[in-house]
Amino acid sequence: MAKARAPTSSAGRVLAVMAVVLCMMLRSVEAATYIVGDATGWSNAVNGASFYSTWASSKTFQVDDVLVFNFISGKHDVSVVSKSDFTSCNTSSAITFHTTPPVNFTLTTTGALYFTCTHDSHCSQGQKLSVMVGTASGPPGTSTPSNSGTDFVYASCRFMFTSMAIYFITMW
Ligand SMILES: [Cu+2]
Repeated sequence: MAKARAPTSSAGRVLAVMAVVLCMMLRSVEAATYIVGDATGWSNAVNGASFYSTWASSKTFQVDDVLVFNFISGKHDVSVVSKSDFTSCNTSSAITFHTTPPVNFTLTTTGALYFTCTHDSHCSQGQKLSVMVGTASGPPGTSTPSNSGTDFVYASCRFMFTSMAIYFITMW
């Protein structure tokens, strides 16, 4: 019985290492990339401000996710503004300002972020986007069924690590 255990144990170690590597790979690809407006891109031709809020409402944004703003150079820009400037479409006091498409904006902090275009009246025509950035463990106080795929991966990894911990405690 003791003899039969040794090969099982080393095979278990190999499997465990593979599981750790797999989980690390999954973690490294966890950050998502979102094309703002999908095929529409970043545009003022969106029939009102609800277009980008509708687009954002179906998504759960997390730190390290990337927003990609696709637009024609010189026709639009991406301006990060305060909440009040977002609401009033005041485009003259940008926090950060990006003009070269595609603008890849990495979400580095949790909380609300506000984007507008400063061209003409594009903001009031609907070219404005607000996102709420949560943490990887989920934004506080909200349940996000759309993220259940990612949650399943985390749950699987947690289960694997727990199983391995129990395995090593009993076998090693
Ligand atoms: Cu614009």
